Amino acid sequence: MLQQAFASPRALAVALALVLGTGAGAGAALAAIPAAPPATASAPVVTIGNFTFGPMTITVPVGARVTWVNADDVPHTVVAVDNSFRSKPIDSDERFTFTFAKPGVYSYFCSLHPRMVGKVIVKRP
Ligand SMILES: [Cu+2]
Repeated sequence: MLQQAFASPRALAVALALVLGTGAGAGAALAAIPAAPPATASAPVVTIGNFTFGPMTITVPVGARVTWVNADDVPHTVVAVDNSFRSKPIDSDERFTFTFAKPGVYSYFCSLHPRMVGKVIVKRP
């Protein structure tokens, strides 16, 4: 009984050290995994095709980088009604990016084809 008591605490200590060591290692590994970046939420894309902005209206959080990609065979532009942003003519397969730093509703159009309209709604997260 006494001899077992001597042997047992030591074995227990070794086992505890192993478990604690492994536990700490696993914790560190978990902490090292970065949180998934909200890439799709903060970097939305509007595709310009068939003389249409798609989607015509998008809602994004403040700070989002919105990219317009021209999938048409003719150039288009992206011009804010309030003039807060204005692209140069975007050729086929080229893109224009604007970062929305302030909340608001941004209506825009294509200055080459003014019937092409779209809207970016910027909200606080
Ligand atoms: Cu256009």
